[in-house]
Amino acid sequence: MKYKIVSDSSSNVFALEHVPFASVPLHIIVGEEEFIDNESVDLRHMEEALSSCTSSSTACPGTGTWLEAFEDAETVFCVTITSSLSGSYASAMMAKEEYEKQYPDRHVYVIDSLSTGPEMILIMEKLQELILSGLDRNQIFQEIQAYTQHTHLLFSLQSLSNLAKNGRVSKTVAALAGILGIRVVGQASSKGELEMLSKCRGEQCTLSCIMKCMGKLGYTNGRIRIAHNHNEETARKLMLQIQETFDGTDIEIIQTGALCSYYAEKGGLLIGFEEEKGAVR
Ligand code: X90
Repeated sequence: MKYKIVSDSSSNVFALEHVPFASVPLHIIVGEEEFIDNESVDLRHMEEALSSCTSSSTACPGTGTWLEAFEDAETVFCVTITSSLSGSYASAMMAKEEYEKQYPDRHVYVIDSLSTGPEMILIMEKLQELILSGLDRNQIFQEIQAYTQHTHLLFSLQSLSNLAKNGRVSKTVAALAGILGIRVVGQASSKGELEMLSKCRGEQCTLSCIMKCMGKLGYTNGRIRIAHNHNEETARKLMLQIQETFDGTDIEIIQTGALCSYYAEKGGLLIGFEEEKGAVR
C-alpha cells in the first residue's frame, strides 16, 4: 500500500473513498461502561448512560492502536485532534517513531489539526485530492500545511459541562452557557484551544453570529462541513442561510460520533470551513 490516511475518531469520519483510510477510536467512559467511538457505537445508549451517571471521562487512542492502523502503508498521513486538548497527537507521534524505526523506508506525517471534527474532514479531503494528483509525499505535506492556514472551526454549544468536568475549559467559561436558552459561539484558536467569541439567545441570533464570524474570518466560497449532535434542523437552516449570503455551495452535514457528541453535547454544532474554494497558500 503506497498511501494511507489515518485520523482519530474525533473527525466523525469512519470511511473514505478513493484512498485507503482508517479511523482510530477515542473512548468515552461512563461509570462502568466504555463506549468505543466507531461507526457502530450506540449514541442513544451513551446518552442514556450519561443522563443516569455523574462520572464520565474520555481517553485518546494508545500508540498500539495507531500502529495497527498504519498497517503496511509506505506513507501515512495522520490527522489528529488538537494537541492542546488531547493526548492523541502525542500518541500518534510515538507510533510514528516506532513505525519508522521498524521500517526505515516508510514515513509517517502527523498533522496536528489544532482543531477537531469538520475542520479535520477538510484536511482529510484535501489530502485525498493531493494524493490523487500524484504529488510526492513531501510536496503533499508542504501543501497540506499551507492549506491548514486557511481553514477554521466555529462551534455553537448549549452546554459546556462535559468540557468543564474534564478540565478542557475553565468553570467560569462553562458557566457562560449555564443559562437556559443561551448558546456560546466560539472558535478553535490558533493554539488549538477553545476561544469564546459570543453569547447568543435563541437560534436565529446564533446563526447570524456564526455567519458574521465566518465573514470576519475571510469566508468567501470555500467548502463547508457541518457536524451536529442531533440537531440537523439547525444545521440545515445554517446551510440555507449561508447559501443565501455567500457564494459557497459545497456544504455537507453529518451527525457527530461519540467523542464529539459527548463534548459538544445536545444540540451542539461544529462548522469547519475553508476561506476560499480550493485555497492553498
Ligand atoms: O484525549 C481525550 O480524552 C479527548 C479530549 C477531547 C477534548 C475536546 C473535544 C472537543 C469536541 C467541542 C467543541 C469544539 C472545540 C474546538 C476545540 C479546538 C468538540
